[in-house]
Amino acid sequence: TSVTWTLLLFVYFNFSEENQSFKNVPIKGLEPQRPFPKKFYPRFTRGPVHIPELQQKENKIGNPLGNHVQDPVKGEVEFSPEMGMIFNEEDQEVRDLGYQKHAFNMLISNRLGYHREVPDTRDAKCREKSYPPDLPSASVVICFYNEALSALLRTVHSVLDRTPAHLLHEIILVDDNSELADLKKDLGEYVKTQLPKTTKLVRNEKREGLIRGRMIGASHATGKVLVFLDSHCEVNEMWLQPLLTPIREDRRTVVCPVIDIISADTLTYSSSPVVRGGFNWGLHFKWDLVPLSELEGPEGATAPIKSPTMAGGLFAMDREYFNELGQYDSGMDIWGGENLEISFRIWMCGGRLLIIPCSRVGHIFRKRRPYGSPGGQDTMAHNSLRLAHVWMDEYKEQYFALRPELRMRNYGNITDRVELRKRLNCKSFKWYLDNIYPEMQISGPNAKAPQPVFINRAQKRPKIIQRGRLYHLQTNKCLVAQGHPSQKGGLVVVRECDYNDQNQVWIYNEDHELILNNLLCLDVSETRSSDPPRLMKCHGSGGSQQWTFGKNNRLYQVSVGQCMKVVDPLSHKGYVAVAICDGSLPQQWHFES
Ligand code: UD2
Ligand code: MN
Repeated sequence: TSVTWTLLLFVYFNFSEENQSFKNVPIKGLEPQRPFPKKFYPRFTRGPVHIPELQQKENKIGNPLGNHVQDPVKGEVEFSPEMGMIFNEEDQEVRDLGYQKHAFNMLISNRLGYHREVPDTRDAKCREKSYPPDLPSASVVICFYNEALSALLRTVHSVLDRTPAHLLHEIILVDDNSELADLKKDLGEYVKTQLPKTTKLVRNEKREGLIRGRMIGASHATGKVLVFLDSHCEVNEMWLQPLLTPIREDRRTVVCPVIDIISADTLTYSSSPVVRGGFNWGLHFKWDLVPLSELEGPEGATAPIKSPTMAGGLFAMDREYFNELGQYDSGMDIWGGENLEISFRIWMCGGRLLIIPCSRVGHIFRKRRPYGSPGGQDTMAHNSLRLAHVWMDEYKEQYFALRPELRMRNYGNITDRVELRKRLNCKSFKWYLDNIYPEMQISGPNAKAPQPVFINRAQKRPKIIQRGRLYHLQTNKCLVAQGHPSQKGGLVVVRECDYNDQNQVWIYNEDHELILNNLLCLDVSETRSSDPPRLMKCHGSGGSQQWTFGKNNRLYQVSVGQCMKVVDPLSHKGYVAVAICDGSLPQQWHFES
């Protein structure tokens, strides 16, 4: 551990102009008891709590915390706020291009390198568990398209570093016809010269999408068990043994790790609550709290949990069973829907799907998908239509009620999949709903008796660390809203301080947010980091709304890696912007209670 960190710090210090400290920098005028409260995320032991159908962001798998399920208890977050500091134009370019091409902070990803320690987020009881010595060996399949090389190689190395050699049969990388030069050239070289022979690289002649891509990867595999991972993951301590154990006991068990969260803006690794997979009638995946009945049992926090669906990216399955069960629907393109399809198929055709709390794998959850499909089609709708027609019987009407425009849409030929369903003698969708996902609300044509109403848990509010004014030393002025502080998208400027004016009062909280007059958060644009800071609704997911106070009185923006300054201190306009941190007077601020 210490060696890795020493190396990392050494590398970092060598390209930084000043000696950066990764420690959390205490705020001027107030030293919190601990540098910054660590965030703690629990396993949910309370329930049953039902989260009302949230507005699912179309075509996006959110992280298991969402903005709605937050609760403090355990886990640990390493937070190095200034890891993304920009020192020159090249850094700026890496960062900005990274956000455009990958929708995460590639500058930080590159600086982290290919190996890093991650906090062990497992429940303490997991560490006492032992696993059979004769577990089946695994073929890890990682399909990628235009992935950031550092993220991809960190995925690969995390597997190599944290998997016992005898359990790792091979790693199969499937390049889905990426266009990026380093993936075409450097990766091939790296695999050949730097990785064990058991890591293979397969290249698709044309873009297939992740569904056929995984099928191609699986067809090259020879291990007993297939393990699928996204190309921007980091596996945690002892991640594989707990996945292989239930498969060894029953080959028709498909298992998922708990997906920990790697922040797209800071690459911080943090613990996820143990939640399970559900879906809504728009056929979007969602996370649900685990009903109490599932959590009670002698094994408590370490026991596998039945899950109605999987998120899609990270799971393990007996290879022969994957083939018997019909792999995936090869008529599905690029992205989306395959996760519900395979989940329904597993349950309806005699298998089961479990989440294994003692296995943890981190995944970079992004705010948007940085790529489209080659023809620009909405592949999620196409894929969902196919799964609805094959698997959902009369309940496909629930989908059409929400998406009437899709009723007449062509979805290609599904004969093979319908035959598969017959051949495997699969149960009805009604059986699945009644037995596997009874929490699902059904209205309209297939309505059931009304369900009890559950109460949604109040959202946790981050603790306030300090309340006061943001004072600019050089101009003697305070940071305020240019217009009204409740106006979303409004700019901020420095003006004469007025110590009686509530509109000049900021809150600084444990999430590193700066909230003006208890209304809106100070925010920067993710992709256009040169835009001036503005006031936006607090989104609670850090990054563009994360600020720290550091050396030289700086006010540092975590996701753009730059410091807040007054643009032209002599003008009375008082405009502010973010710029490369240089410790100069225009960049000096005090938070004053
Ligand atoms: C989630 C899943 C993802 C998949 C998807 C639904 C997790 C953590 N992730 O979306 O695995 O099930 O839901 O389809 O559960 N890729 C290709 N070719 C393409 C497009 C993508 O190889 O044409 C790769 C991509 O590089 C990545 C993987 O497929 O490694 C998943 O794509 P994503 O990360 O954009 O999907 P994500 O995590 O939003
Ligand atoms: Mn992903």
